[in-house]
Amino acid sequence: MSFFSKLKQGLQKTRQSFVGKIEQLITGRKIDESLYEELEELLIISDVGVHTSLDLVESLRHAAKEQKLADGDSLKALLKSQLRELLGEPAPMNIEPGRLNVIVVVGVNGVGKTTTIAKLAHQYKKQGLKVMLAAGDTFRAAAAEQLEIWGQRLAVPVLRHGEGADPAAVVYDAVQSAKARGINVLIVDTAGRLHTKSNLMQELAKIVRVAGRECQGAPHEVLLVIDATTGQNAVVQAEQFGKSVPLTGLVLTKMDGTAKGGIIFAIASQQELPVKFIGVGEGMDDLRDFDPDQFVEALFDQAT
Ligand SMILES: Nc1nc2c(ncn2[C@@H]2O[C@H](COP(=O)(O)OP(=O)(O)O)[C@@H](O)[C@H]2O)c(=O)[nH]1
Ligand SMILES: [Mg+2]
Repeated sequence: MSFFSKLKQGLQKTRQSFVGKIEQLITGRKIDESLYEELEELLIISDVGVHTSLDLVESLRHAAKEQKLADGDSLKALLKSQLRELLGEPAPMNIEPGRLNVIVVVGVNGVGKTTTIAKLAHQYKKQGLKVMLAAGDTFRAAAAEQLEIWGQRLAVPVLRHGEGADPAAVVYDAVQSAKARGINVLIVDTAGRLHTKSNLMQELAKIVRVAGRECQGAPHEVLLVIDATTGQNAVVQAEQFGKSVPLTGLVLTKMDGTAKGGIIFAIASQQELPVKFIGVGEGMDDLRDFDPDQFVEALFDQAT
């Protein structure tokens, strides 16, 4: 299966529900106020976000008037290009082969941090880079074990300390070890219990500080992982983590499991942060570099 078909398959639920419903709504309809209102409602229930939905429909109204559009079908291309615009430009990872690159991965429990780390390790390894993982989630022993299992499967070294250890000490040791081994990409897993607890935020801030002290320019990326199925709460998480650590990008996981993939538009338009990857499945190849053009094409492509 081609890359594009796989992406389409991953976005199937959102495509059918979100775009499918938009098509149902506008096909054969005359453009009038009630159509705009229904469209607005549809965008909101698809998790595009109230604010973004209102803005979107407002500029749609404006453009349709300017272009003297009369029938609903002609709105589709317009809406597609507006949604594309909301997503901004693709933002490549700040990874250079000639140095040690440190990636810190943060996010609340269960969003897919550890799985995403394994997928990233798999990608970078395939590119010929030397990868190492650090178990910065010391809160539960099972977290480090899960990372170790991934490390074994992918043949990638994992640095861990015992349960309850200081995660910043794990990062310190991991950076020293990565330097000694000539590692190119060190990926740090972190705990995710209650993002509202200030001790977690302090812990994450310390991890970032220690990484920066031990390796010039580190962390090169601080990725916030969010679960697409959690809807608007994802936007709140981005705001809260952003206050404590210098986030550089977002990873939106479980896009395959939701019909509310519209959340990506809310996040992209309300956050200054670029979406760098999307997760469309549990397999190692199901993490995709986020390509806004391709994403919108896959979403609107109704051909089977
Ligand atoms: N369907 C699907 N499941 C995912 C995706 N990413 C992660 N998961 C699953 O989400 C669950 C929690 O993942 P985990 O990495 O342990 O989350 P963590 O607590 O943030 O480290 C696991 O069962 C993963 O397989 C994705 O893109 N799609
Ligand atoms: Mg984890």
